[in-house]
Amino acid sequence: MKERFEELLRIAQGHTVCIQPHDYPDPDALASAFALQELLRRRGIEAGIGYFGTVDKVNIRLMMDEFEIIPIPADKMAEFEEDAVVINVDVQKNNSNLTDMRGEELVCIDHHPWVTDVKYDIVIHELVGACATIVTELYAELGEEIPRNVATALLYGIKMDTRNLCSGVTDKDLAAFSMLHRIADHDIIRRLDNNSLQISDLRAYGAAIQNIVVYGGIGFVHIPFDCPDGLIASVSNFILALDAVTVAVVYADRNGGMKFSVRSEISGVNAGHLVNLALRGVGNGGGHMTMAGGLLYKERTYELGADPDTAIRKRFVDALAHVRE
Ligand SMILES: [Mn+2]
Repeated sequence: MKERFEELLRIAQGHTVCIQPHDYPDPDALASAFALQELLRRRGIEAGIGYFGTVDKVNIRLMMDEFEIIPIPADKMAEFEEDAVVINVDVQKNNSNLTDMRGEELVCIDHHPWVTDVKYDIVIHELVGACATIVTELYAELGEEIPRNVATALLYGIKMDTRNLCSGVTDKDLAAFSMLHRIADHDIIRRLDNNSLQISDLRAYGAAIQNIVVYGGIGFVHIPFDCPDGLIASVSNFILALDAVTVAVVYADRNGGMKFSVRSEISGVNAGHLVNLALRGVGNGGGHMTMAGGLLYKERTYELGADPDTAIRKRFVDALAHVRE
């Protein structure tokens, strides 16, 4: 990991450098980008953080304020030179939640199952619960002390991506967590934990309460308007808490298509495989064992026929029968 980081410093030298997390970044993506930015700064490289999609969730806005994360404005991103170095964080190129930006994607730091066929020059990849764990390990391997604000952000990233160390967590996440726990500002963590919802989010929860249907253990919710990825994910976690629901499939309208968030609490059912199979031919999807996401393409919605909700349910029920191990 250390050698790959030194290599990163070499190729970044003399270029504009942009750390690009996935679109609509979540706490893990943002914390990882922020921590990496600080690490690069210490080695003399000034990198910006640039992403697509808005930051609408209140806890993410709080993170931005608390850690003074100032993203590169969209018009500046459009002006990047072609030889700018882009570092993808918490995402791989060609994924549906990564908008292509100017510059060359030469580096990827990610914890999702490796699916891209894009050849990066440098890959720092581990199948762990949070990307923040990988960045924490990077600090440790380089012998860099982790500043308090960085530790706080990373700790929150791990908490959120592992649902408080309950989901998809590995020994490495636990080791990183315990290291960060000693440094982090727990008042800030509490504030972030206690402010994850805003009044307008309740509309999406309201849709869930009103629209939920359960078929064979799968809870389906169609949110009939667009909302941020993070909010769709929260609603997905929310219905997974129901005892009748072992797999949650929540989807919201987006630009004529639909954005999916899928959760599985069945050990034999991989959420990433499930959404990938269910949306085959009409969109794409993937992710982890317990959490995944997907997109149904606008130009494919016609294939769902006159009753898209029924068609979607059928696709997932059929896919579930196939992926069950
Ligand atoms: Mn992540």
